[in-house]
Amino acid sequence: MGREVEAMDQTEYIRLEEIYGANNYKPLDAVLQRGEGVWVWDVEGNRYLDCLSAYSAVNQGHCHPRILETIIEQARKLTLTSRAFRNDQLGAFYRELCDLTHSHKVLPMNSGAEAVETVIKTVRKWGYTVKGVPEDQAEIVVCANNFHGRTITIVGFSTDEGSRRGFGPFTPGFKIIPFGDPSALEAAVTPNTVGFLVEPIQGEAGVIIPPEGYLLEVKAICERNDIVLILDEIQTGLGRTGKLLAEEHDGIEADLTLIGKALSGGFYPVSAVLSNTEVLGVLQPGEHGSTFGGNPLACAVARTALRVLVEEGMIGNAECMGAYFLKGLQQIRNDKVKEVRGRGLLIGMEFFPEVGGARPYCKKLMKRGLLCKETHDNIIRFAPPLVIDQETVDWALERIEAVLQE
Ligand code: IF1
Repeated sequence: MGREVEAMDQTEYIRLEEIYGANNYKPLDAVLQRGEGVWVWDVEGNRYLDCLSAYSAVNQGHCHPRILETIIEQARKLTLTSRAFRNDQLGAFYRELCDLTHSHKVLPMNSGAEAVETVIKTVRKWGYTVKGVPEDQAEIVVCANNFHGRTITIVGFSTDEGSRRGFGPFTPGFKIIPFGDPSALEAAVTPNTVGFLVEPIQGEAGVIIPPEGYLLEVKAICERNDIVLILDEIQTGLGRTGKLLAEEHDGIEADLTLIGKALSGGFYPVSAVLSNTEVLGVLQPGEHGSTFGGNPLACAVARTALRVLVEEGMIGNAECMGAYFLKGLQQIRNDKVKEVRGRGLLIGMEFFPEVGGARPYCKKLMKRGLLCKETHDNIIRFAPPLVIDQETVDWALERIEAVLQE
């Protein structure tokens, strides 16, 4: 059976997915088999530069050798204990993560959406027990065009019809305001507001960078009104924007920060809620948890993934290669491109609507060996692993320019 699968050609793999899989994705037809650093190879041996990095989960590059070694070594020893017992990786993971991010406490989960759900529960409970909000009246403010995940509660406060249509009824208690406008937050606040949940840069919305000083103002509003500031850094965190956390660009520290994706370097789903205040302290035994959250395999992998990010200079590389890549893209003379914007290695290229969508360009780039993904019809995101070098950025720029000139 295994051998039979190995002998298949590309169309066979695709056919199997189409026949047996749910139809909730529309991937480009590169059937990937192997990855190393910034490169991936398909089943026919074609090589591609990965410009998506699994939505920033493989910031450290594909199959990073040190993380690989850790996962194998730890898997031989112990994988899962559940939180009914302690394990020898959890405390060290907590301490290293707190030291790195200047946090006080950590709550480990698996997926990003679970981390988001965790903070929603936490700030509600904080609102009732600390702030004194009347029972069941807590409000959380979120932003239009947010992306925080796929659960019912989270899609309930999405403004993207494609994400929420057909899935109601939804969880009440959320208020939606425009992104990037501090006065909108000020206006939305009531005595029952417990939290403001926001992405430092809106990724899925198309790499939307808020006005200078936005987070700083938002932080001040939250402080004045006794509101927990929650930053979703699941995509922007862990080096992607050229800082460990994107909040550093504004010189602030959120009360709660969510990280995921690259926390494992793409080896394993690991997410975490980082707490800078006593907010996490409101959760009591039995009120929240997860079978896999904080398991020894996840902790060991995350410890190495974090160490690699820092020790191998990936964050600084993201800053400098990001600036170089952005400048290169902006210098491509072209009448199709409306704007190129970005921070670090999170870059969005927006086409004019008349161009008729970015997806055909993703397909053309794929033929030339670049894997990219469109977002919101008209935008291509360029977000390669943070280990990319200048020669490879030049290689990418040449091909992007050629496709745009076609
Ligand atoms: C998919 C998008 C990216 C996220 C932020 C929470 C989560 C995500 C800021 C949830 C996840 C992923 C999910 C993935 C596509 C991808 C994505 F295009 F959908 F929006 F990255 F841009 N907060 N984003 O970006 O994390 O539960 O998935 O671990 O296919 O849905 P998760």
